[in-house]
Amino acid sequence: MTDTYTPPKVWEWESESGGRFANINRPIAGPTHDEELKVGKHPFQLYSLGTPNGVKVTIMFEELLELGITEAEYDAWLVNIGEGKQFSSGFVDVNPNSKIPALMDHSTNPPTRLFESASMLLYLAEKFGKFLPTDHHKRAEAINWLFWVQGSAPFLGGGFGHFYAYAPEKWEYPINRYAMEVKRQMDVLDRHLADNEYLAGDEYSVADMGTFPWYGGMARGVLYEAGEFLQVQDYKNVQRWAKQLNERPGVKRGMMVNRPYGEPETQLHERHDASDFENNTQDKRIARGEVPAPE
Ligand SMILES: N[C@@H](CCC(=O)N[C@@H](CS)C(=O)NCC(=O)O)C(=O)O
Repeated sequence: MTDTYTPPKVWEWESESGGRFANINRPIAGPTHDEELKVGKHPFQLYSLGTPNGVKVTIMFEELLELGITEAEYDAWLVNIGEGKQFSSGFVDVNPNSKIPALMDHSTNPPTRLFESASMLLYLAEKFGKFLPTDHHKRAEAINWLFWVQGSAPFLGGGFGHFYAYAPEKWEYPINRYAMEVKRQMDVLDRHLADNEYLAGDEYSVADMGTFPWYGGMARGVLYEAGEFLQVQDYKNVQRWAKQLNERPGVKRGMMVNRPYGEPETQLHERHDASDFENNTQDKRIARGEVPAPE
């Protein structure tokens, strides 16, 4: 690959394009293999991974459970996208777009399939009458910001994150282009959060849950190790908002679910019961032999 490239008349799939995730990228949809999804005991079955898109939904479930809504109990199954599990026949039946998260609601007859994280947030908010303001203007504002994050985050993840952290080489043009856009987006949020406690105003909503994993992660410097590069400490209002959300027990738990990386105490590979979090302490993991005892 070179810096200058003249596109041929017809694009062709060059399967060895390089970069992290190159092995799972392909130009066709549909399943690659037959494999059914597992179904646990709870009304909701989530098939996901603890990426920013995945944890939007586990935060929502944990926030609903935090309110005592037991009908929101869920099983969260780990989908390893690096191994191509999003292309199984069972997964594609739930999400024809082959991306985590995918969700089934078995409390309806027939069960309801959900794909797209924001669709799940809205579905759950409407089903349980929580985290979506009922006031006309606040509700519109919550939906504005939820759509904003769905439209904006691909520039952060697929644009900036890809070229800054995952591409086979560092190219100045795309890194500049997306660094500029991500800083502009951070400033959009920063100006709005100067006059608003939460994205929809004074009510915590699905808009915050959808936005926090991406832009809160960026503000906390945990995404792509790009905190210094993008000088994220300058976005003071985003910093305040991210800190505030990060303190919420539902957010803390949601961020752990389906997370197979990071510090051991931040990981909960699958979640099938509320007690799974308690059993995740370092002491108990050492006792089960999952991690070595300190010297
Ligand atoms: N717009 C989608 C994006 C989902 C998405 O991009 N998921 C990524 C992980 S964060 C994925 O599953 N990638 C696997 C692949 O592209 O094959 C949503 O919000 O649900």
